[in-house]
Amino acid sequence: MKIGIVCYPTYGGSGVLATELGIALANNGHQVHFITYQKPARLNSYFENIFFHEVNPLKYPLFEYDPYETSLTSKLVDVVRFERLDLIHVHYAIPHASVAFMAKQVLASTGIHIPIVTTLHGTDITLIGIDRSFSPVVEFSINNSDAVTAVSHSLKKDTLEKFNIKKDIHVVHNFIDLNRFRRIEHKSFKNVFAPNGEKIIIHTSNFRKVKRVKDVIMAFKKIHDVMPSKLLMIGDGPERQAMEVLCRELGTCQDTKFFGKQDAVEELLSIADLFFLPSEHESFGLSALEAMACQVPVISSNVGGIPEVNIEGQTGHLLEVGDVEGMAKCSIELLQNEDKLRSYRANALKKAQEFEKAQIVPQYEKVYESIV
Ligand code: GMT
Repeated sequence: MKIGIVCYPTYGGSGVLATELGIALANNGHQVHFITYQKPARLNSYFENIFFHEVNPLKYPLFEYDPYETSLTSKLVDVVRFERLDLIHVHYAIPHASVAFMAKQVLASTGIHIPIVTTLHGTDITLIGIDRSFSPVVEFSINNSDAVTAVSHSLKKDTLEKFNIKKDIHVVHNFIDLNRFRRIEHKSFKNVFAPNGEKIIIHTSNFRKVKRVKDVIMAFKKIHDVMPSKLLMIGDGPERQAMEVLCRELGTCQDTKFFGKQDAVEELLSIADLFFLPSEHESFGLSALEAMACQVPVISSNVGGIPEVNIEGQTGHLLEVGDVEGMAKCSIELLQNEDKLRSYRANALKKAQEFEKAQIVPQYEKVYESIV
């Protein structure tokens, strides 16, 4: 098939997932066209069967806000028409689902039928999708997609509860490439960060408020008070600066390292003992899955789709949102018990194997086949 993929090209979970899906589809013999305003972050080498079409919103002095949606619609119309695409798969409803609907109408007026698949990722429903400034358009464009997928049962449930949805929603979980995300024992690399055998805790995110990065810092302080430990913070975003200041105030900054955005996350995950994900909303938790694939147990909140990935008492622990005390307590217990830690590690890998890309990607292909 010839598949157009629209996504945010950044380090956010929806863009990462969309890019990995595109790569997997190309490996399965499909021709994949990414249509977005920048080359997706994970599309960092040459891939046969993958093409990239950059959207350049026209600048004009009259526009206070560049009409990105109109430029994206026009680009979609152009690519579908001239590359003869079979379908468009949009990731993250806002604004991609309504843009795809518009492109479909424009193409229909020229006699071209293009089916649309919309994948809901999380905050496009749970956080900003329900805001009145978006909700009528989100609901309309979901109902007018040819197929809709959600990344967890929890997100499907939320969508059905919050909107008047007439379409069937297929649950297709996030997936992982276990060839890339695997634990690579690298003692000398670990020694760089933990020269005296300190325990290593890691967090990766886009440092938005919804991730509750402050809980990571506060829980680490409590752990750090009782055992030698290091905190590795990967990613960047609006909360980063404030978190660096907080570490200085708490006196943990010597043992906390902010790396910013990283491509080879798996190398850092491979030296970690625990992964923290205390989010307020999390429709799946791709970052937790990546950690688990590298045999890192997860200490997380118990919201959204996280319990579909992180299993209490087996692959990690799940706590109420904001329970910093609980996060610290169960982390200390686990870090002090080598046998338990070893068994959680093995369980984490076993659970991650359920989300191997070879199991999940065919589920998307099945959805495509049903509408093309
Ligand atoms: O918050 C992020 O990490 C980015 C966000 C997005 O939509 O770009 O991620 C969402 O999609 C991921 C891939 O499907 C999910 O694994 C994340 O759980 C989800 N984030 C939230 O729901 C907050």
